[in-house]
Amino acid sequence: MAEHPWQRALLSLRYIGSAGARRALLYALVRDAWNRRLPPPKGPWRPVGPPLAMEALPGGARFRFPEAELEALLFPWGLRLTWSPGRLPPSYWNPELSPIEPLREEREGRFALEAQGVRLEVGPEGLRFLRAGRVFRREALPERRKEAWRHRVALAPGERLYGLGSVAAPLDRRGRAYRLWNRDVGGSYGPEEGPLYLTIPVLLSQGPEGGHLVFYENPHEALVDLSQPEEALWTFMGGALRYHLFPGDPKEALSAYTALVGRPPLPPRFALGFHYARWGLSTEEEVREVAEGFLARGLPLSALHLDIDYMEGHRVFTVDRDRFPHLEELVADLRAKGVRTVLILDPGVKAEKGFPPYEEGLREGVFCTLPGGALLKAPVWPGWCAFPDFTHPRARAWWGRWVQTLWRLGVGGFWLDMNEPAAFAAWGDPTFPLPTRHALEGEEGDHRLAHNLYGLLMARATYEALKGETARPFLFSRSGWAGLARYAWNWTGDVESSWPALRRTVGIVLGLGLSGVPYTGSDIGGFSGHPSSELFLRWFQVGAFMPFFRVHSAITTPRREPWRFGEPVLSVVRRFLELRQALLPYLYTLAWEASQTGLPPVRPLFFLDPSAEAEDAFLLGEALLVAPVLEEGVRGRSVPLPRGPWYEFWTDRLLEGPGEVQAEAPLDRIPLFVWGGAALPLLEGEGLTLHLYPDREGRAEGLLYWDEGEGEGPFRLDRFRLEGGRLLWAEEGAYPWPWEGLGVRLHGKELLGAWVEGRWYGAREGRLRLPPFREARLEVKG
Ligand code: NBV
Repeated sequence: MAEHPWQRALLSLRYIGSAGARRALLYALVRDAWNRRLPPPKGPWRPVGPPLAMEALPGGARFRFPEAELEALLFPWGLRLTWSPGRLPPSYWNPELSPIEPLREEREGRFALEAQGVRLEVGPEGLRFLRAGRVFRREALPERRKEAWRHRVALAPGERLYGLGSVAAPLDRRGRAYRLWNRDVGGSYGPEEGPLYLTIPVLLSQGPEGGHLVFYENPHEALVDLSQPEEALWTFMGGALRYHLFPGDPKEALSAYTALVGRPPLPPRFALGFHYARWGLSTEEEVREVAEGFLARGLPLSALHLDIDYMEGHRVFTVDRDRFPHLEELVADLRAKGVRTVLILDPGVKAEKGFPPYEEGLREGVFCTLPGGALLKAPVWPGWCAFPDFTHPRARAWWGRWVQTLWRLGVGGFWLDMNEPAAFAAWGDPTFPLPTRHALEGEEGDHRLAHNLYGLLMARATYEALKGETARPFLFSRSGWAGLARYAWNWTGDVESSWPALRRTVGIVLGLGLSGVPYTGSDIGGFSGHPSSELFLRWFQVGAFMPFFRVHSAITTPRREPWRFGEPVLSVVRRFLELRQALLPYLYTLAWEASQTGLPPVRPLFFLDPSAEAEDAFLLGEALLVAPVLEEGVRGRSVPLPRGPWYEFWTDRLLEGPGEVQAEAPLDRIPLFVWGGAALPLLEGEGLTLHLYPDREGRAEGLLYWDEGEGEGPFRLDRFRLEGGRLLWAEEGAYPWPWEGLGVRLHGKELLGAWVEGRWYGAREGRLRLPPFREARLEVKG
């Protein structure tokens, strides 16, 4: 565990070596000198004063205060408020729907706007927001300190708050304070850690008075103090105080928010399979050996990731031809075996005379500069580097062209690292000096505004370049901000190999989903350590239900191919890899749903039961409840089941919720439940089998989305419904049914067979295969 600063420093030294450490020392001095020019705003906080006047605007109003102005607009999804002075970031989000015309009221220094049941009241004591007559949010009037803003939001006693991006803290964010400033933790983090790589100013509130989601469209550094029982205190170091409010339950609010900041496109199907990565696979032979290791053992492998080892001297956009002489061939061979190759990219470009990306970047003026025009140079893996200014369209296009050169090697996708942006600094903030200049789409500004946007825009540049090459680019990014899901997946970075860290990663994934980043997962086994067989196994079992299912580890740790752990790990790993394969139709359908609604595949239990608080169990879509084992030596656990009948996946034991149930968890499985009422499509062998888990009334329902797996060709949507013993199948879309007929399994009762168009199909040991049908009449025993 890297708990103390000196331990962390030692760890970093192991990674970056002594030359790296010297550069890191020098850089920290230089950065500090620059940062002294931009001290944080000091002085007293000044209230904006009471509201003085309201002026109508299309869709809302502008309110005048002695020290500020407030623009409030109403939309079909909620409200947008903008306090100025202060500049707005460039608009990186979807153009909003047009505002709706509200009713306006004004009486004795109090004002109100109301439309479609949503009401805003503005008075000298603050703002109140109501929906259907109930107050869902109450704010004090904000205050200013130079260019900084802060405001207080009242919290209700039972209110719970979720979000803020990737956070190593309990899922309900109340009781602590958080800094929103994307940060490379430098090789290892544990279950409690200051800001991580991907912060997002989003809070989803669930309270007795109903819920809402707030998104602050302000990428400046922010402090979110939730340590007080009665109020949340938001402080932004600059910019206009703009926020969007989406009233509603979590599903409603999340889907409205993601409609604004962007929903995830449908990924290529291979991305939902199993990925293997390892920092330190340093030759072609090693890569082949690892791939063969999986394939020869019949372990499904969807993608193999190459870390910085494939580069020449860690220079981005190069391939070390001594160690990877035939990379194209390697990539093609793997692809022929169904394995895609994914390459890591770091934003830093080695500042070295004669290095083509650097020379060209200099000519095109794509790199970040310091005030006065000198190039910003900071040390990272290859040594001193220049950094593309992704807030400039020209820099994005330049970056994109280099990405395309690598794409044309035949690779399947990219892995974006170090884009917080990260630099090696011996102390303090491991990023650019605050005065660093950024184009910000021609609006110009410094790193205080651009910092949290850097990863988002690196992902955008990469995605846009690939969009010209393939219909469904696959990339994942360590850093980002609101809207990342439009371009990239995420992984949770350099988590340590420990049981508490494993437990925390479940919450981190849930929290990211609630912040609008639905595809993420942690390095299975932990990045920076050597997991015991049991820890690896349990981590693998959780990973199999995460959107991004990947093993990864640091170069300083022992190799981690599953077979290195021997038995029983290998057999259990195989079992969960097979289960993941079987779940692919279900996962792919969830991915399609995410593209339509923004809802994450992995969801907290409170999606089903608003009072559920557990963060050591989660839902995968609506049909599955996963209760992983997160402690050493545990062979059983209690599981909080929301309402409904539930079937234990492994045994078909029928359980009633709500309530806690005890479930067995021997090493070869974790508690897994299927919602009674679900029809779950599973790939079995070459065929598709619909597993019916009827509710008390004998009903079950399920959806299946399918297509070629990549590209933009036709798709199909199949809806299955079981009712009164009749199984109905309705199809939509032009993609032909790719399997032979449909297998049917009925859980909870013994299936004898089915009638389809007057013909009898008998089941064998409960297994039934039917030709395509509109209606099948199922016969059960008893
Ligand atoms: O590229 C090396 C690593 C990578 O394996 C890891 O996944 C990233 O999170 N990278 C960080 C750089 C340095 C780690 C100390």
